[in-house]
Amino acid sequence: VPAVVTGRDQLGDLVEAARQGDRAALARLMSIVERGGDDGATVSRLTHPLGGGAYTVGITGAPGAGKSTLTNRLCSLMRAGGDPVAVLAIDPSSPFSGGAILGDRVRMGDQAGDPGVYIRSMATRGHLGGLTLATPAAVRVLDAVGMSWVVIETVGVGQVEVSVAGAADTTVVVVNPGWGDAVQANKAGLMEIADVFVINKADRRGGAETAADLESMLSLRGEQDWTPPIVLTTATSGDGLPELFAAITGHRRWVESSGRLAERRERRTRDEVRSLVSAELTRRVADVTAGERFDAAVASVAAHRTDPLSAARDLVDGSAMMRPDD
Ligand SMILES: Nc1nc2c(ncn2[C@@H]2O[C@H](COP(=O)(O)OP(=O)(O)OP(=O)(O)O)[C@@H](O)[C@H]2O)c(=O)[nH]1
Ligand SMILES: [Mg+2]
Repeated sequence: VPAVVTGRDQLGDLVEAARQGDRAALARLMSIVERGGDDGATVSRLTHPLGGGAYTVGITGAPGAGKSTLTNRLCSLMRAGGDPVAVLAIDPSSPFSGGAILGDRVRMGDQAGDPGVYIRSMATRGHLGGLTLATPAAVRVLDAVGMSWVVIETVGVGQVEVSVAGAADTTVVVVNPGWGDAVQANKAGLMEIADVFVINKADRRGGAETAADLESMLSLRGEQDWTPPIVLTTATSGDGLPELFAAITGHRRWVESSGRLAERRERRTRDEVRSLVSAELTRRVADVTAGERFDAAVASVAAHRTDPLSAARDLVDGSAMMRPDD
């Protein structure tokens, strides 16, 4: 069991080792950002200036849609260009069972021996701010160590998961053939975030109908400057995978050349900083509303020596917590 790492110097050494290709160091950094806290903050501070080169692809859809099998195949295609690839499988439901993690390892077995592929399952239940803050921190680490592609797999079930999946440079929404699957995707908010649609399990009946459903739903959106292509795949056999990869790189070329990539990243940065401001203020509120100073203020209000608003303002103004660190 590795010793607990604290302190900027040791974390700096860890970042340096991970950048030299030390996978154990990378795994430790990922655990640190997963936990959050002060060490997580330090890792983000150290890794953010080193990043900017990674392109992120979100893969989302219903449980069991074939996201991991597709991701495994996509990895091979991304690797063919020689670039290092990371996969971040976000597991919101079962962080401690190990079931999903083991399942993903087995399904991603093709990549097991490739040093250019790094696969990580991340459980984010314990993280303050949850998925929304832990995912960008993890991507920042993978970016800083030189990953060219970062594939983020999330189950598109709740609002948070959908927003995390939609925070990628290219978002792929996976549905399966069958009556109503496209309608379900629409209900879950997946239509809005899709840059590319995949109908996986095209070896089953109903793929063409599902494609028609998707097309008619897309036509209801009105004029848009990007129309998500719809690709049919059979992830288990690899059918349609080159077409899917071409659709992803096609979208990538479009966002890069149209200026949309810069816009998207700016919007994401705005959202992340806003979430952090909110988390920071929540933390400071908790600090100000506990302890002796707070108890004394409450006593003073209770005794009618001070009114509540004046007491609150005194607490805020007099609190070191409300002033930036110097
Ligand atoms: N018939 C068929 N089965 C598939 C296909 N793709 C995946 N599967 C199977 O579907 C099951 C689920 O595949 P996964 O890749 O684990 O799906 P997932 O979306 O990652 O699942 P979760 O991460 O648990 O939500 C596995 O048994 C796969 O072998 C396909 O194209 N055709
Ligand atoms: Mg999976």
